[in-house]
Amino acid sequence: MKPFESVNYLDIDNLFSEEELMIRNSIRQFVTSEIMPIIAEHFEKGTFPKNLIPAMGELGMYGSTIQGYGCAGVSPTSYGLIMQELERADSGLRSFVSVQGALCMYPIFAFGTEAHRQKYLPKMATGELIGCFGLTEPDFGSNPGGMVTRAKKDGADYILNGSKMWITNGGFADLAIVWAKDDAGDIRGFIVDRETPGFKVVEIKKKFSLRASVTSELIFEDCRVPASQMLEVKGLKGPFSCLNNARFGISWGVLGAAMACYQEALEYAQTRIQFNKPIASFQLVQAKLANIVTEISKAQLLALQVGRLKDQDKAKPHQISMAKMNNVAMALNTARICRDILGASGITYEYQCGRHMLNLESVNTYEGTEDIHRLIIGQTITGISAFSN
Ligand code: TGC
Ligand code: FAD
Repeated sequence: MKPFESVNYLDIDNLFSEEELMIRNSIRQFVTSEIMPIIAEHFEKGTFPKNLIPAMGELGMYGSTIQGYGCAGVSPTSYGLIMQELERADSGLRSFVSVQGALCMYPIFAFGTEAHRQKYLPKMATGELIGCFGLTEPDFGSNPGGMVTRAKKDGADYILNGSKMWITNGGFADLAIVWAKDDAGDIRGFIVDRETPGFKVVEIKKKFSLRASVTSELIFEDCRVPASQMLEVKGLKGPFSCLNNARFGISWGVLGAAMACYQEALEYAQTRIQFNKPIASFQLVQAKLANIVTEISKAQLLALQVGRLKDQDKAKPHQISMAKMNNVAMALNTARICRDILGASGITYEYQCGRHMLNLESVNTYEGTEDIHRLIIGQTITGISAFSN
């Protein structure tokens, strides 16, 4: 297999600054030397490569758009490129970094006190402390506003009761950002330290997707959290503001997964002989590859435009929804077609397409399913919410 090269069919590299390309290339090198050799085995065993956590911190991957507190302070587009390179290896690695930065460090930075920022952010930037984000519940996924987890005020504390489902990093996180309804029924966010009595974690096993990522249920039984651990934000806009950043990162990340599949399928098609010819010489195979490179190129432009808007702090949530919806669906479709081009070889761990394909099924579901994003776009263009009664 040749060294990884991102798709540059429309000369998109010309649209990046030197600094952006430098960041992209340094992450690419790390992914090639440290992640690619081990990732298939982790996926097969169902383990997360924890040994990589400090090195990824040294490269500034955690909370990379935050200024100060030991974070890299790079632009959203640079962050997007970091996600692209990571997900080229595996969606589980990108998930880990998304959750740590966009879903845990960002709310502490945006809605925490200065004391919270000082206590948590520098150690999260190095990976000494790991976070997870609890919004989804067993009975409330696409509709988190219906959550039943409660935070009952009791003197100087809140008492949490309820559970959160499908939580990335849950199994080994040192802290959780937990969203719960207070006595007034308002959604509030809490930073809950792992050792808090009444906080239990159960790992979800037997997954066929995101196997190199730890997914867990968080259970809160009379879990007493000091009121000082509550974030300064009220309502769904708290968790949704975090999701805007994570969904943006996903729209870039999946480009990497799609590019990895495309490169693998192209090389395979050029060397696999059937009917005395490379399969790349058959028109139907060429059509598949031509469609894939076209779809990846369109998705790159979409991610880049939303990135440039975000660089200017102008990206709107429904624009991010369009990028997440389109690019994940594109990557999933690409992975499926590439897996087909590889024939039987495509179902083994020797090749990446099958692993990416399985991972992308989760990515299509989490952070808002493809149809939820379609309906968010529908609401902005029709003025009618499909969600309200
Ligand atoms: P709705 O009435 O539309 O809004 C309620 C309040 O929230 C505000 N808001 C936003 N604020 C900031 N950014 C956004 N994107 C926002 N979207 C909505 C809105 O303005 C309103 O504010 P206010 O002040 O008026 O109260 O809410 P709804 O209950 O009708 O829900 C709409 C819907 C379905 C679009 C939403 O619930 C949704 O997006 N559902 C999908 C759920 C989801 O994405 N869950 C993700 C869980 S975390 C995860 O998956 C992590 S995976 C990590 C990994 O491993 O990488
Ligand atoms: P449901 O909401 O039950 O949806 C099922 C189906 O119904 C979907 O096809 C959906 O599109 C459709 N549907 C629902 N409502 C509508 C509607 N109004 N109109 C049309 N169709 C609709 N959550 C966290 O909080 N933190 C995490 O770290 C986290 N990590 C995750 C990691 C993995 C590997 C996975 C798979 C999930 C993770 N999630 C996490 C949960 C994820 O966000 C939810 O799975 C997602 O929001 C969908 O919720 P659900 O699975 O309950 O599906």
